[in-house]
Amino acid sequence: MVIGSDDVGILDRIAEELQSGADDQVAALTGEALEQGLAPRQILDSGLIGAMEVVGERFRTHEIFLPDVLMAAKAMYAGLDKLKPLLVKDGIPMRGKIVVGSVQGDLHDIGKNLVGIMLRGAGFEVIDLGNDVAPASFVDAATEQSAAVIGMSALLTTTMPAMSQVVELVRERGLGDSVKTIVGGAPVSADYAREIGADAYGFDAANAVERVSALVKQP
Ligand code: B1M
Repeated sequence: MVIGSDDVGILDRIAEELQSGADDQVAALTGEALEQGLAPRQILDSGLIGAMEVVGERFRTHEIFLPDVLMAAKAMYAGLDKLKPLLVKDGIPMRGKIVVGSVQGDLHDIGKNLVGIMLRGAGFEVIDLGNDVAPASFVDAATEQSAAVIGMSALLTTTMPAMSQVVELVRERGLGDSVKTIVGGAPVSADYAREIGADAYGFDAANAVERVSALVKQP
């Protein structure tokens, strides 16, 4: 595909290149879209995230396979790298600390990283524990770092129960008043968050920022 073609809108072209795992093209087109004056959030939501949803659906229906999904994820990161500086604003006073991670057994980290970027952009100090994080590691880190919030991400139905273990551990250690919990990820819902006793649910990265802001304001 020739970059610069006017036949298709730039967001469609980003989506198309992401789906075929062309990381260099995604990076170049994301830069081009920014130069054209498109808002970073529009490029993120309609270009990158929209394309990842298509990738997920095509994987589910066995049209594509795991290596294709990995390449698409690499291309997603290439685009995100261009947007990251614009999603994170410098010089904002810190509003509180949050520990984030993908739960035990879960290697998906794109959504969790996006949540981290948006939280940093909103002035929170984010301690990112990475992926496949054991329940005790979330709680230990929150205690050691005096974090006000633990943020957990899960993309697999099989790893969601690990969220419940973290919430339970916070309760067992008597930290419920000082450490709040927020959960999110494609299979997670507000009902599930309520069911396991988490303090909040974020449906996307921007919503996670709203929820965390509300949690740290709570007396
Ligand atoms: Co995986 N995978 N994957 N995968 N993968 C899914 C999740 C799946 C739905 C695909 C499908 O079948 N349609 C399916 C899960 C089915 C299920 O459990 N119901 C699946 C599967 C089955 C698997 C494997 C088991 C495949 C295999 O090995 N046979 C395997 C598991 C590995 C493991 O974790 N142990 C696997 C592996 C992988 C890759 C490594 C290849 C790669 C991940 C690369 C990476 O993350 N570095 C991958 C990918 C890329 C996906 C899909 C295609 C895309 C996920 C993504 O990054 N989306 C995904 C299909 C899909 O979700 N449509 C799929 C973009 C991202 C921005 O969205 O993460 O949802 P998301 O985050 C959103 C919100 O959910 C929310 O905000 C974000 C921004 O809006 N959010 C939060 C997320 N965390 C939050 C936390 C919050 C608040 C909001 O508060 C703290």
